[in-house]
Amino acid sequence: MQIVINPNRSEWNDILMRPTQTVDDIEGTVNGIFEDVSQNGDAAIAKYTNKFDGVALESNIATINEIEESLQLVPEKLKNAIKQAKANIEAFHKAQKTSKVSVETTGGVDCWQEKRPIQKVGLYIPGGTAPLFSTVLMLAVPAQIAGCSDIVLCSPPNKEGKLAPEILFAAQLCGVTKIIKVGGIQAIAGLTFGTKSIPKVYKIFGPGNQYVTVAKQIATKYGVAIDMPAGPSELLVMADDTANAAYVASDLLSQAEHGTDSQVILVSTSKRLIYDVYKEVEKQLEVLPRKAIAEKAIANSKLIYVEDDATALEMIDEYGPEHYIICCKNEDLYVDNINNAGSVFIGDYTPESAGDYASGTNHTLPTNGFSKAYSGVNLDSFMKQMTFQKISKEGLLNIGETIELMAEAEGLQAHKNAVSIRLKDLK
Ligand code: HSO
Ligand code: ZN
Repeated sequence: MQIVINPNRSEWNDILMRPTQTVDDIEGTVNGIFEDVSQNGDAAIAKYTNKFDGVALESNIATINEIEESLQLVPEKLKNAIKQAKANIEAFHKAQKTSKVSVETTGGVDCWQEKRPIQKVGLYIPGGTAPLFSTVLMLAVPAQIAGCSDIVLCSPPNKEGKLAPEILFAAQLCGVTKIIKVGGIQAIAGLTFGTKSIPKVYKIFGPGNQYVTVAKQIATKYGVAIDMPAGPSELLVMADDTANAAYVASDLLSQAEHGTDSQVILVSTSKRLIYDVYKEVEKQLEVLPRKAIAEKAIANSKLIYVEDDATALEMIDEYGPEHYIICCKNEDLYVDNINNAGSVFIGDYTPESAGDYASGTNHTLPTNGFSKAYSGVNLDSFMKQMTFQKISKEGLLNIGETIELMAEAEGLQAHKNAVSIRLKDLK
């Protein structure tokens, strides 16, 4: 973990650089699999599931029996925890509903805007040794509230051809309409083109490894929308002299254990705190089961001392963290003056883990500086805004000439005619 004291403005770029990803060589593989799936459908899907997940499935659709069986495997206490988290996520995302916006812009000219659900959505949930079933809640709950009619979940099967029981439990709890045992590039290709077993969807959500990330980008070339460009997870903590070094270290490590390419940063106006956090990280890291992973992420991470609040704020905004924790006496200053962050956690008792699981906010957030332009997943991510208008005879009389003049000036006679033909009848 690198300690940086008072870096020059010219060094910020280097210090705040994200771990780089090698995208170029993956694109060829992704294109090949997309081509194969678009032409050979489920046969191609089965081939890649066999190749990458090491299992030959009779069918890749999770059956009712399979779902019911797995429900027995989730301990009652965990089920209740998942239900509480779901209730909070539901409450927060339901509150994001907005009413229709309606304006009579000119007499007789009524314009309004209404939201409609994206009918078919695909949710990708990565597999691996510890599948993150909390992401099922973060995606399926808002999808259901939005009113999406097809909520298709894809996740890679294990060697026994099964999905984690917690994923199946969360999926059935949150109204997923179809669960498919398929992962990686082939899952994204399946959702893009549709196969006999995988429905084609309009928008794909969810995290994934580099292959899935590139596959989602390629999906957009075929007209499928995606939630956001994804990258390794990151956290920036802003802490002053009043912060608790052990708490701060625990937060940094919570994000570091996600992956070797995770990035965690501490910005502080206190040198003492920086050294205390450094020691605490070393201590807490020692006993973590995922030490090997967290250690690598920590090696990429920085503890940065800056002299004053203004410099700290400028640096945080420049970085645009996915998660931003504020442990400072003057927390309002650090809340009000930040423009770029995916999700903000305020005070000593608001660890990032709360938002990762159960407070109610969404944990699917923009990484890699995309918080400068992108929002995290929210209810609107599952909806489109549609506009409507209705113009009365009086309304057309009121704006007709304006339209005619503008159409003529643009040299678009047919546009003008569409108004003139009506005005002639009305005058
Ligand atoms: N921090 C992760 C989300 C997560 N954490 C899932 C635990 N489970 C990315 O924002
Ligand atoms: Zn997390």
